Amino acid sequence: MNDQLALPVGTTLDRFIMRKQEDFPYATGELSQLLRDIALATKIVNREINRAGLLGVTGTFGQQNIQGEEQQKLDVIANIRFIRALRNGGEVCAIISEEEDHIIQTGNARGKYIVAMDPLDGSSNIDVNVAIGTIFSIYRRVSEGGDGTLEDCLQNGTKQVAAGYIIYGSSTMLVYTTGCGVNGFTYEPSLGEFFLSHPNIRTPKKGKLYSCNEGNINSFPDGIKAYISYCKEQNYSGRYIGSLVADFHRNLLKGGVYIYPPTATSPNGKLRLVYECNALALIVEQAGGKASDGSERILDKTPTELHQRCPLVIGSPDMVDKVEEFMKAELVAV
Ligand code: P6P
Repeated sequence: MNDQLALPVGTTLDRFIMRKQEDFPYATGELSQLLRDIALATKIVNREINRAGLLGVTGTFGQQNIQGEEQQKLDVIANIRFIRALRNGGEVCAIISEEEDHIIQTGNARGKYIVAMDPLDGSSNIDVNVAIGTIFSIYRRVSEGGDGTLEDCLQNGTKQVAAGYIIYGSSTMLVYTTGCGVNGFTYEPSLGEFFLSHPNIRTPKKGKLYSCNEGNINSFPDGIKAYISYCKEQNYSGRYIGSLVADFHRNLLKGGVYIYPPTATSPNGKLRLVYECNALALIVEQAGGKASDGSERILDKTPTELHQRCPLVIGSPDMVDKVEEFMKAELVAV
């Protein structure tokens, strides 16, 4: 990576994308344009979220998504906005979305990229004004042209060319990586611009925060139960917002670990490999952290279904290692 191109805080996202494209001599600008398309959709969704209470678009939409989860009105709005921006941008041939049963074909037959996204994660928190987020992964298609294929969409996480999330919180931030570190941009709505606010994010090797829903502890694997007891012995703090992007973002910056293990209601974990775990795993590894399912590296898992779930342990590397240590000890004890 060309360090003298280290751009100052306050650089706009547009300028950052353009200057970083220069790091890739053969770049032809499509990925840069795709990142701009995502940023555009983010600005629109951000406005909808901020006005939701006034526009009466909080609450449920009256339908369920493929996961059997009540679709919130803003889930549907965000899904439509991102799909429209990606379709109109022309760079994406197909989209996988948490809100859609099947692969969405954009009609961009020559589009080189696939986007996998959770357009609005944690949306049940909207009505109580808790931070929510968008998660996305970008892959280069493996098929030659035309509609995106299942093979295009079920690629191993190491094939991601970019990944990011947006957190709609006290401020709206876009955090992403193209494989050369992680950078965070804060949105200034009065100017309609994202500005570089968190250059080259590195996550602490360890922290004192652990995030999990302890209401499920009775059905956690013994190794996870043992790790949570260890956290209490170490006087760590439990911090669980119930919004993955918000919990992940705090732990990324301050150090900590987020755990969604197998439970009685979600025997394979609750979170989705293709459009939640893979993106956050790439980001955390690029920031010096780790992500596993409790034993296997998330990015080494090859998806077999669009909406498959997997357990997630993600955050500071020493803490993820510790969880895996307790999980291994459980296997030995059995
Ligand atoms: P639980 C939101 O529905 C979500 O997908 C994540 O954002 C969040 O971390 C998790 O589920 C919360 O799940 O079972 O603890 O309510």
